[in-house]
Amino acid sequence: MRTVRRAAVLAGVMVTAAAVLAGCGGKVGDSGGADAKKLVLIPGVANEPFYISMQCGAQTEAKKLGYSLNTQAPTQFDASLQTPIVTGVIATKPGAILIAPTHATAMAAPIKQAENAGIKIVEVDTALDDTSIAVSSISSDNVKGGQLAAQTLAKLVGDKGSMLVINTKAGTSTTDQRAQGFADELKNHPGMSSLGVQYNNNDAAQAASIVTATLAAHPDLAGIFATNLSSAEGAATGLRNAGKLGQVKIVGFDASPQQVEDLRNGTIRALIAQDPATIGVDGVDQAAAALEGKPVTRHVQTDMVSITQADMDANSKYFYKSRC
Ligand code: T6T
Repeated sequence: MRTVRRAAVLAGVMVTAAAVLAGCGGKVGDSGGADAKKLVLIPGVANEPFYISMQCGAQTEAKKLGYSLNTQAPTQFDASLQTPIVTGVIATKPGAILIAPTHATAMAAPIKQAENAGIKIVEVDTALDDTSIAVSSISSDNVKGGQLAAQTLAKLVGDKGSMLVINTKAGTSTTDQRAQGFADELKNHPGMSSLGVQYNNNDAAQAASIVTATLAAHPDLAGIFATNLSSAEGAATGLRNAGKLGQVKIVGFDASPQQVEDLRNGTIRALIAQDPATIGVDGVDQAAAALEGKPVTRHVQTDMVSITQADMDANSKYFYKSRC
């Protein structure tokens, strides 16, 4: 097991007249009547254990700090579905929006519109390429997570063989960084070759089909890095269906109940678990700081841990929840 320590990277004090007012009263005078005690969380997709765990953390922290927190999520991880949610939320004038942008560039315009309306923006997990909009961004170190996945897979395959990366959707900041970290680390393992990256559109069924097709074209496939929950759940199904559990080793990001079950039954060999509940807690803390005129930390890094079957029970606190 290896833990990447949580670290506050860069602290920047952001005090605005509106925030000072918010700290004193509740209604922010110069931001169009926004309710500074109202927070909205906009996850990447609804009903998914990573975001449910994030919401659980955010809800508890909001209550503790005396804020209301409303969650509105798109039914799919898609900018065209997340955009109208942001636009609708702007009209309700919350003090801050905690958002996991579903695309690094396509979500910039609606989020900028919220910022222009005087709403504080905190990025939780994913981020925009434009770093000027959010006051704070909370996430795992995703490049490091990809490197860690490659190191873990290298041990499992004895440093040799062909590797496939199953990614979600191009333009997702986190999973793109994980794939990048994986590719970087692979350069240190000359016996391991890459079959490249294939995208599953954040759909487990598509990830399963990718595994079936890849095994047909490359029967010597030795390892799979699945960059997130849907990629890993689908890869496990594909491998089971193909009857290749002994031959192909899967290392997957995240720790949904299904992924944990697949680790326990040996279909998945290692999980890189994140700490979404703490991402939610820290997101609320940073939003509250921004609204109360307190120091805001621009980048907050949360924990990740590589878990195998051998140490899974000791790491159960990292398993994601299906409900709070
Ligand atoms: O891996 C997480 C999250 O970090 C990523 O940005 C998108 O996918 C997940 O939500 C898992 O499905």
